[in-house]
Amino acid sequence: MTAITLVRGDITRQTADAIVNAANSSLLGGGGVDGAIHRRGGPAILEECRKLRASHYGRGLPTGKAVATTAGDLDARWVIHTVGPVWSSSEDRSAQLASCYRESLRVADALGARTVAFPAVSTGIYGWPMHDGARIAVETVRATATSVEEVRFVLFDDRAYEAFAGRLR
Ligand code: AR6
Repeated sequence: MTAITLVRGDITRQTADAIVNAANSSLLGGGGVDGAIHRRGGPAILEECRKLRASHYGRGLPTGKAVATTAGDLDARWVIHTVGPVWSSSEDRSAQLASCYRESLRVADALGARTVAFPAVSTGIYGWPMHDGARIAVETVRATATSVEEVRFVLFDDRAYEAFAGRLR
């Protein structure tokens, strides 16, 4: 059984086997969670991301996929980078957002990670409505078979925390 827990706070301050990054396809950094992870995790993470771009992911990491690197100076063994979809009001991209959670857990399983901290992927710069993002996150984790023992959603503010808490009640 996978326990789903909620924490309000900064994901870069968490202790976990793996911390998930809400990245973009370039894997070369950005704002939001991505910026915070690279800032606090230090240059080792970017160095590995560059190597991934030079090898397996020459065209970038596709939306909905996930890949792991070192966690650098973070209190974790790995960062799992996943690329959420940009919100669209004209096109349903929910399957891609669900895929981020599923693929991240698949990568976590392959690594042997037992605790995984997730941000609310796509709900920041990518504009996904928080309540729907929370629904997809919780439903997908519940529906995914995984050896991960704890999935911890790390929510940046009260609004995000309440949206996730509402889904777990
Ligand atoms: N800890 C936990 N949650 C956070 C943190 C943090 N330190 N910082 C922001 N959030 P976002 P996205 C919340 O924008 O929407 C980057 O430029 C935030 O309030 O980080 O998937 C990438 O390079 C929101 O609820 O990711 C991409 O280009 C959630 O985390 C793009 O942004 C996700 O917000 C990805 O956009």
